[in-house]
Amino acid sequence: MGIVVPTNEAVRSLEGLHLYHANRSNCSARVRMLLEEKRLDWTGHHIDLGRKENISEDYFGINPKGLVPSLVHDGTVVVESNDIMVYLEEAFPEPGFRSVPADRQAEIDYWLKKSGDMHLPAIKTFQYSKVNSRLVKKTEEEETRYWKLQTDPELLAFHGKHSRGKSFSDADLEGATALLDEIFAEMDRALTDSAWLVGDAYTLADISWAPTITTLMGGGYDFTPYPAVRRWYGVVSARPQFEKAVTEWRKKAAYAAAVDPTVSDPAQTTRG
Ligand SMILES: N[C@@H](CCC(=O)N[C@@H](CS)C(=O)NCC(=O)O)C(=O)O
Repeated sequence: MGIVVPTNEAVRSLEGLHLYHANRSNCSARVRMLLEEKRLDWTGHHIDLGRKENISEDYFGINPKGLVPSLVHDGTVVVESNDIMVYLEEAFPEPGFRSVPADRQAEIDYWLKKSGDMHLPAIKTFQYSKVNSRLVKKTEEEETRYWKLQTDPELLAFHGKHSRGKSFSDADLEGATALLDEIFAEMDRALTDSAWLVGDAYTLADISWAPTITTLMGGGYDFTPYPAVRRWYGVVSARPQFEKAVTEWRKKAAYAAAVDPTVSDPAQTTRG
């Protein structure tokens, strides 16, 4: 989707970089990671998905699908995590994360598109089948609010599968797992003789995919058959930027849930 016109007028007057994001969300994590890698200052607005803070008229007025993340840059709203990454790369080119020869640029776009296309049918379906349906169960009031605000047919179909006592079927989980197996076999081949997904450089492609691995590991996806993916993930996840953008937020989420499941993470933070 990229740039959207918000119906929530308030965000148009925001100055600087503002990220609406959620602690454990891998889509939010890839954007936090790029912000860290580029050493940009940003103001965070944490959206607690467990408390359904995304299901509000105010938030749908920023992100028309009610999803995190959303970026607001001097009043311009950008949605879809991979589009946000491309936007940031163009708006703040240094340091750059497309440093591969011209004839390999399309490969970065390929991995970004895959990451976007795989999210709902593979990653999100796998996670909801395994853990998320339990974590983000909606009350009847929240269901009513969601069905009033959401207009996207794919998301209505997806969330309909686990609403009001329903759950994802074995076939849903098998379908998602098959898609994941296919993409990680392809990724393993790409990484077998290469340190990075594209060429000799750490790029947007690596940043987009690494937090997804963290999420899927949490859901119990088996990465044993993909040694090159595991080696590459070990390198990316050792970066301090990954620690700050991914690991620390997951720790905060685990801590908040352990101490008091009704307490949310801080609503406002700067630089994660
Ligand atoms: N394609 C979107 C997917 C965003 C997405 O599904 N975000 C999840 C968290 S990772 C979310 O907002 N879930 C809440 C919901 O589905 O209502 C992107 O890349 O930004």
